[in-house]
Amino acid sequence: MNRFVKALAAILAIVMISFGSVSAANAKTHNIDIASFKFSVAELNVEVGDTITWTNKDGAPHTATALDGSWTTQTLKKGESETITVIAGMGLEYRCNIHRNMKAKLKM
Ligand SMILES: [Cu+2]
Repeated sequence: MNRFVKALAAILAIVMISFGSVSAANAKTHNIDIASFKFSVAELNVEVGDTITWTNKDGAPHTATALDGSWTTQTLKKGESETITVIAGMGLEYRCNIHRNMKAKLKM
């Protein structure tokens, strides 16, 4: 019986590892331009493990900053980019910390 339980645990571990690698392989890369004082994607569907890259195309500096303060990019000057990995529980609504009327959302 003990041997059976161990075999079952081993099979379960293998199944969990393969599911893990499947979800990692499905992770997506999203790109959002910041141009004319707008985020190019107002609402972006994301999943845990995805990455989001913001690129500033404006002369003015911008950030992407969670309303709840859970994450932020650095201040991005023209041509600069920053990438953030989507994690569980991160704030979904964000704005530019310099121009606070510039808002966008992530959806999980
Ligand atoms: Cu801004």
